[in-house]
Amino acid sequence: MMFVKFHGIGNDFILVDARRISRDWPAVARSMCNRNFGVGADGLIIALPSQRGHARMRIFNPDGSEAEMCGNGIRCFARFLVEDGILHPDARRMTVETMAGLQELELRREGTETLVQVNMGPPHLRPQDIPVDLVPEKYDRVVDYPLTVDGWRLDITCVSMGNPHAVTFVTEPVERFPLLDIGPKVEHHGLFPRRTNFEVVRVLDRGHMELRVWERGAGPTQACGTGACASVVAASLHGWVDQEVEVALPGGVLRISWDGAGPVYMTGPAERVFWGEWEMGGGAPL
Ligand code: ZDR
Repeated sequence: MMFVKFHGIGNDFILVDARRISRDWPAVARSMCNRNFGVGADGLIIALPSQRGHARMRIFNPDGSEAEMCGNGIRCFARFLVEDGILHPDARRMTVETMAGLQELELRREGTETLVQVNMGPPHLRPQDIPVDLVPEKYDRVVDYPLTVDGWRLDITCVSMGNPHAVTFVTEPVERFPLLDIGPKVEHHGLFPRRTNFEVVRVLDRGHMELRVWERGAGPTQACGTGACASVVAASLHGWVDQEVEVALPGGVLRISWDGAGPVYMTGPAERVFWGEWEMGGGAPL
């Protein structure tokens, strides 16, 4: 099975044209994403035909779970569609169907770089839409909800960008936060019926923030596109940022724009790394 490896600021993905093949994708994701026994990636993304858009994207985490949406992955998906013969090589605008709805993308040349802008749609803030297990009658939004994990009190703000995110704000550099201890406990906390991605964010000024992420089903990664969007929305709900924000993640920078009501726009790079052929049945014992 042919695959192409991409990354979006270090958040890396294996992409497969699955229009004519069918596999046990959760199992394939577990073996291919393994960094010792497989190719190694933060997710497996497959391209399928779509009735509503140019293509349909499905994304599987390294643990085999399926995510509704993937911000860095969808930028890689756009380049995969035009560079690997699924769309016309001159295509610059496209619509991609995901579990989180239809997303509009545009490929742009800026200097020597190809950037992808994605209309990520509006954020979802009601607890039942994220989902967060809080009674909707009492909470119309989850802002600074006190969560205790391991004796740590975290104030979390929850946002869905199609997939669930819990954001906590810190005043110290984010690298000091014990993400490897706390991340998995937040991901699996009983408050989140579909688990959650977890972002630790420091707002630097009204146009800049730094962020580290613990991803649902993947653990600590270099970057998270939906997480950057969710974090800008969360900071905006607090009134701490303007409409345009540069988000610095361990793997690079994303530009996020939100006017406080409409869709969130994300702009960033997507880079092709290599292609290969996966021998089915290879990789780790499942
Ligand atoms: C965070 C993510 N890499 C992105 O760039 O948006 C998405 C991957 C999916 C995530 N692990 C989830 O929601 O389960």
